[in-house]
Amino acid sequence: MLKIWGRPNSINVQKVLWTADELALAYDHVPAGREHGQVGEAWFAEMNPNRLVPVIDDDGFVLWESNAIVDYLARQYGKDGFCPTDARQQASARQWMDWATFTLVAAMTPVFWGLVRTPPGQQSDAAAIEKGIAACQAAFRLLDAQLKERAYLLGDSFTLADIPLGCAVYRWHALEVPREELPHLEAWYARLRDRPAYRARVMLPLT
Ligand SMILES: N[C@@H](CCC(=O)N[C@@H](CS)C(=O)NCC(=O)O)C(=O)O
Repeated sequence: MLKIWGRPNSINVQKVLWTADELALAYDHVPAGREHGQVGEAWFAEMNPNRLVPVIDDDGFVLWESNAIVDYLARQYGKDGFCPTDARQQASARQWMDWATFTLVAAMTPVFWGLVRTPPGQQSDAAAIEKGIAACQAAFRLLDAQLKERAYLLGDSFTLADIPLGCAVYRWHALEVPREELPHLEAWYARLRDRPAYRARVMLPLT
């Protein structure tokens, strides 16, 4: 049986839980990390020496790094075009998943930590928040342009490429930040909100 470790409020864990639900997989979910602990245990470090979540164990196959896990679940269990088989489409999916991590979420992290995770009484870094918001706005403009002629990142259908960016777009809308009008991005975000697994796994209060 597939086992997934990770706290539900982590954007990286959300990618994995959303994917597993989209694929209608049976799995055992174990909240881990931050207040749930476990990542400090020796047995956890044996699975993931980085002591980070998410981690999966699929009948003895252990894997960490959220995008790699989404990729694995899509290839192993995906159907109906969720995981493209064409090499170019696969590479394009990889491109958007990497861009989500290294450009968009990297820009959003100081904003999220400044506005949501700064402990009460501690001063947040206003300059870092402002810089992060500007970088996010530029990234979302780019994403809006990509979505101008497509319903989803790779074309007419929902694929694994939509997963990491879908998690990021919810977070952006849940943050109290100035957002530009980006009609293609909004239309895609509305399509994602029609998906029960997205609402259940991703659209959670930010904590
Ligand atoms: N590149 C890794 C990053 C993993 C990561 O930073 N996980 C965070 C949660 S988003 C974590 O485990 N933080 C420590 C904790 O929750 O205890 C991935 O995509 O899986």
